[in-house]
Amino acid sequence: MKSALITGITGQDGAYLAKLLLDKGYKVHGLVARRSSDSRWRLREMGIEQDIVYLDGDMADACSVQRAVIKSAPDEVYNLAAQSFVAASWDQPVTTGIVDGLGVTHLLEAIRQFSAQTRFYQASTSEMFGLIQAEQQDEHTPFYPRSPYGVAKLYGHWITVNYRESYGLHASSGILFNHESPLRGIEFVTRKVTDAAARIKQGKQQELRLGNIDAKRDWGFAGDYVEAMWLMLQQDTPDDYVVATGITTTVREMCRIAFEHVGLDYRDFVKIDPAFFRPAEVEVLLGNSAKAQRVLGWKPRTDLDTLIRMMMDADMKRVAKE
Ligand code: NAP
Ligand code: G4F
Repeated sequence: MKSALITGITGQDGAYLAKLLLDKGYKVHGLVARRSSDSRWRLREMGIEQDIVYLDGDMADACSVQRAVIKSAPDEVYNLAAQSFVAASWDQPVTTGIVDGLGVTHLLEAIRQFSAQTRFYQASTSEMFGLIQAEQQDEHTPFYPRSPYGVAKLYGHWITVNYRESYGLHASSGILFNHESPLRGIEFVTRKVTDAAARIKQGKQQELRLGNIDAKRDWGFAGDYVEAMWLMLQQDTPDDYVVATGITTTVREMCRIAFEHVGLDYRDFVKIDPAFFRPAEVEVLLGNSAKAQRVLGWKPRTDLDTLIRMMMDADMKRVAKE
């Protein structure tokens, strides 16, 4: 039985990845930070809460990260833990830098010292492209991060490359574009919209306040994207891969799809609120995942309409029960 350690197991991707690995017969360990409220709800929703070995730890605490690596004796480590909300990274730039940046070194160093055969996945991001330097971004596109989050993630990305080149670790980095699901945090725009559309439809909310709805994102389904993570660690040679759908859509159009699904016109409810604009915006992201498709045999299987419908259906049911 293979052993895996997932940091960020209580997050959206952590839940989908844990399910995938359990289904493949892995023993799954999860590094979990101490929280005063319940953080395992996604794992419960997936029906896998009892199937995981939980290890206490925090990415900011090198000792706890090291202990988790030693205790889990992992064949594969997936580093998904992060302060992942871009907007919050301007309010907490230092925490974001420590967790999303230095935290990666804590983990790589623990692997190098105690478990050098372990294969490592780093959750890198299209936010590193930021102010895009090419119309469609791939593994060769220069980076230009636009937020403390993007900057911290760029450190995490390069330290992963550096440990691969310095020590020969099997360390790969997935440069993933936005991916969503019914388990997406409510602060991210897709869930904020589907939750609001469900509430408005059921008379529990009157309007939806958003920021820059002309921003464009390349949105895929989280369930598809965790397969790419796993595939990267099954390759003989570690490498970096862009994972994306190759289609970019405005937030405005995403709103139209969501509201239309419940028979509403978003223009009657969406209000633009300067409070949700960012100090520096990533206006457009559009990925080219040709390398992942060619080398890993991966491809996106869920289009945006299907994804939004899935999220709307889940939110309509959840809001009705409240
Ligand atoms: P998410 O839902 O926000 O999950 C983040 C996870 O990190 C949670 O389990 C959280 O724990 C954990 N975490 C936060 N701070 C921690 C700390 N100091 N120590 C230990 N754990 C900590 O994020 P996601 O959408 O699943 O994304 C997974 C990873 O992929 C992240 O690294 C993100 O930056 C990256 N990424 C995401 C996307 C996307 O579109 N989803 C795209 C590219 C890259 P709590 O539950 O206790 O807060
Ligand atoms: O949903 P978002 O908050 O996601 P964002 O900033 O693209 O970041 C997500 O994807 C990254 C990959 O590219 C990940 F690395 C990161 O961890 C995270 O998962 O915002 C999407 C767009 C932005 O342009 C934002 O300005 O939607 C725009 N937007 C407009 N109004 C809004 C809102 N975003 C949020 N969250 N809330 C609004 O009211």
